[in-house]
Amino acid sequence: MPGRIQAVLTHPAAPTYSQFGRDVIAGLTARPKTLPPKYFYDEAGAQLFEAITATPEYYPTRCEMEILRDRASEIAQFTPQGSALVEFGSGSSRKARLVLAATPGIAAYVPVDISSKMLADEAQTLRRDWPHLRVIPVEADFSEPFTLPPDVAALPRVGFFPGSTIGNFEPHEACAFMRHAGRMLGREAVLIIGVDLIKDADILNAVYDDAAGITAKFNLNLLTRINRELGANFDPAAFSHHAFYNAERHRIEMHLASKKRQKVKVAGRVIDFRLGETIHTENSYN
Ligand code: AVI
Repeated sequence: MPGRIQAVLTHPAAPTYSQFGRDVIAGLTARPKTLPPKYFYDEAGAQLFEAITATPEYYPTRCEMEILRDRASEIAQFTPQGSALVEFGSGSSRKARLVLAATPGIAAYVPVDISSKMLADEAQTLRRDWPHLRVIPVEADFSEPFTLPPDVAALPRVGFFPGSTIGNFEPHEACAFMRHAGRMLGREAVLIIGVDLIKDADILNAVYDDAAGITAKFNLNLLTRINRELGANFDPAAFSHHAFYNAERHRIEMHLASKKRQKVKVAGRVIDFRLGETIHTENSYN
């Protein structure tokens, strides 16, 4: 436009955030505040979870290992010769090792996990221990549809989802998971799934608030991860771990409770916390 001075408004480029950043902002600006439990499993979180399974209170891992040991030969009967074992949320793969040991007919093992470091380390150890087994790790968030590696496309599939991890999904998410796992594994597939049963509230409250405080560290580590990856300024000491059984909804709830009124900067936003306000970080349904 001749003769006129034009004002050019320049905006600093809006920062773009990862899926993690978007989920954290969405969760912390929701009411009540919430964060998806899948984000517990950075490198430190994956190790803290392994430490939880060794606490005297955390019975699910010990019980399931015992069941898998006792029933390994029955499980082997359901496993077709030359099949691929696909584990959702493989972690340390120690339960899969029991199935693999009892089922020599398994040709390939596909551990699927969101924690890249543990996945790579375990794949290396498994290849050393089972030189004839094809170990094909997949780094993925198994709560979303993903594709299986082409190497196992022609093999019969056995899905493996132990640990009552399905209990960390909301019921509608569990249904979505079953649908996409079913589609991915195919018509004739087998799915081995471990689900915990309802227990006394006192037992469950102790399981999710162990005396050594490892579950508390696991819960609080989420704030440390947000600080590191999203440049936030959470003071983890200003939050406390809360876990309790919600009998009406058949679930253990984990929360992080603010010890005071405070403001926290997260990914360019300021998040206000009231004294006692919580971030709901996990449900474990049984
Ligand atoms: C992985 N998942 C089944 C565990 C559970 O028991 O819900 C995660 C966990 N949270 C606290 N302790 C363990």
